[in-house]
Amino acid sequence: MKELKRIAAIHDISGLGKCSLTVALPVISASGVECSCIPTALLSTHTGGFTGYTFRDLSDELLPIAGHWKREGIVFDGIYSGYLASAEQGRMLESVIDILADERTKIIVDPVMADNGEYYCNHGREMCLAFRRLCARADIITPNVTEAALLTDNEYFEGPHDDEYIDRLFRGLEKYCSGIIAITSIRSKSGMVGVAALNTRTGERYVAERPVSPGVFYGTGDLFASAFAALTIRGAGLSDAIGTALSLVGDSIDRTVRRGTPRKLGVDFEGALPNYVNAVGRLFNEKTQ
Ligand code: PXL
Repeated sequence: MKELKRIAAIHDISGLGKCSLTVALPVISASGVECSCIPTALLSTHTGGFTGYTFRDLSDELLPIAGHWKREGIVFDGIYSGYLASAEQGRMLESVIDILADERTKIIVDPVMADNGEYYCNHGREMCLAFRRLCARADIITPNVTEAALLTDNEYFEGPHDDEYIDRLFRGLEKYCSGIIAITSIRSKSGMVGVAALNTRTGERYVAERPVSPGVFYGTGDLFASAFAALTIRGAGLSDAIGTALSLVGDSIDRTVRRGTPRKLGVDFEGALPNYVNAVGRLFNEKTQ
């Protein structure tokens, strides 16, 4: 059997609310990729839809954990970062990449800082500048439209996003990232939502959309980026990786709506995982992982 690919996932743990590491771990594992974790912060819940959440910055742990893994001689196929405790932590993450990455390691940066036109609590311009630096190290970035607009100094609007606007975001992001850019929450037609992607090295483009469900779904960006990162690390092409990751997000949203799960608790991806695992198996032509 072939060696498992291995990703280091560098995100917070929000204990409740199904985002960041509580999504990245199961989804990366279900994608048939080993997931090692460096938690950036420990929170009782995510910061959207809850008040009074606890927050502990784990910056002091980042470099010691990376140093230990390095001494153990562990090699990573991917380093995939998401929510950071602070802009300063962005600098530490650059050092973590220096320590852990070798020439085969793909860097995936999800510049988690904003959605629906607004920065998340505790995040602002400093975080945006930190993510510009990190995107310059990345082979793959997965901003949502709000984050893409902030990173490129473009205005945000809900949509519909025409080709000219999407091109403007791509052109702006290309200044920071010379790899794959996948912009999520794109609404190119009314009633639809999806992902527009560009491989800046080959010029390949791909757009996938699904019918929009009204309202906010926490953690769906993490769900998409985790699946997309893992499938790409395994060697899936752009359209397969996006299509398969977007189906997982769509199924999870549909289940959440059907069950009436309170939105702040995140999306019900659990029941969508069996189909996702089968789709991954078909993609890589495998009976077992
Ligand atoms: O899903 C992104 C995310 C990750 N981590 C924390 C968050 C959010 C979005 O609100 O608050 C702590």
